[in-house]
Amino acid sequence: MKISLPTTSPLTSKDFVYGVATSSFQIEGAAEKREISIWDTFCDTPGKIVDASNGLVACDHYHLWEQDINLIHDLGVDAYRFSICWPRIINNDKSVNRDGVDFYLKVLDKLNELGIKPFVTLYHWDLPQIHEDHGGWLNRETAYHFRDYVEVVVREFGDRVHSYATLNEPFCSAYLGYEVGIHAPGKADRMLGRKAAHHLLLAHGLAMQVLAKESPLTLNGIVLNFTPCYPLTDSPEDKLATQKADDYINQWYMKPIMDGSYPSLIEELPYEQRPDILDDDLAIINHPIDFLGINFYTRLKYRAKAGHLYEEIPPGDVEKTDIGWEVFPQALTDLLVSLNDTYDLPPLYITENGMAGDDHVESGQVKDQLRINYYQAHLEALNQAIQQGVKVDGYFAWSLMDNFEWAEGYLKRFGLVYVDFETQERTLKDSAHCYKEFITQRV
Ligand code: GCO
Repeated sequence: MKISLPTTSPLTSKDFVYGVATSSFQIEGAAEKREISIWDTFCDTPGKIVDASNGLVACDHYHLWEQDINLIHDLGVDAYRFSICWPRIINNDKSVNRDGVDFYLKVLDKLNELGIKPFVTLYHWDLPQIHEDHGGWLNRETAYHFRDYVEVVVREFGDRVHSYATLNEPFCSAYLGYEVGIHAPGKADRMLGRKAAHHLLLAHGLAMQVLAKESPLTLNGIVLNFTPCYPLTDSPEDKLATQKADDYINQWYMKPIMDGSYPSLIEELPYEQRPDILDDDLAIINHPIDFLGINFYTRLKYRAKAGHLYEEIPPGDVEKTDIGWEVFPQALTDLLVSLNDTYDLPPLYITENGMAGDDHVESGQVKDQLRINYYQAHLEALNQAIQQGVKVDGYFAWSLMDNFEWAEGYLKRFGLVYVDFETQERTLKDSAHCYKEFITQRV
């Protein structure tokens, strides 16, 4: 099966931006040429990464970048979303790492030469360990260090960049990293998640100030992940619990940016769980954005539970991907329509969407029909949202290639391109061929 949509759909127009996405720690390797990040430390902690792997080599993209960009070009995409590794730009003594800057300049120049729009993410979770040693995102100062780093990046990269996203998925950094501990830096304390989130949001706002001033012509914004919440039953109790879950995991990051306030749920949290909010913080966080990036993979169900805000229900006997996430494309339509109803939105980009598959190379081919189906169904769901009036300007497949999937190590494959991590050989999966065919047939 192919990927196809009716020619009447705006998604079949050449004006709609299609891309592929990656992030620094997940693909670059060449760890010896940068400072240590919290993910290096986390990988070195026994029991944190399922296959006990790390990011020291990853896809060796630091050395294979030219080949990889040619591959991106071969796919026929308009844009490439990737992230800058903060500890590859700023040394621990605060000097600028010229080698690191030059690496990204080569990447940017090559992308521009090939007519591929660079969508740069400034923070995709690889916080310099030196900042974590001083409290990481629990320390307000980290937000100011981030601003200083962004100033350097913008000064060095100039007009080579098409779009800057300040943060990727602050939910993951704050909640997974400081509240439940399954991501770096691995702190698991209900008292910490909201505090870390607030400093991440502050970092976003401070970076937006820099971008608006120093780089007004780029498309500047943020990338948030959303996992739409559905009640297990229609009971008022389950619906209320679901509302709270949505506020806690999704709107907590969206509402301060769009409206300058936290969800009212904050009033229900014990004082020790609330962030320390200084006078101007919410005004800084509420800085206008040129675009909002949305990462979407799955949905979750909830019900009420005495003594808790909500209870999450693991997906039952439903279609799931190799990482155990339910396939439920309708949630993408529901999400976009509901965000559009709730907020005064800037243009949207789907900055990540894709699935983990149990992929194998057989006679030079990777038959990943399930992934083709996944992309087909989600592009249809996106089309539905656009038909219902939501303005979406682009879509990025996660990911260009198989890579280091965080706590899952190299065991979960999200790529359009298969990577043999022993030989670093890349093989286009069937989904890559279909994505390419779909994109290149646009008019
Ligand atoms: C995220 C990250 C990616 C992941 C992808 C699959 O959304 O968690 O941006 O780095 O690899 O989402 O889990």
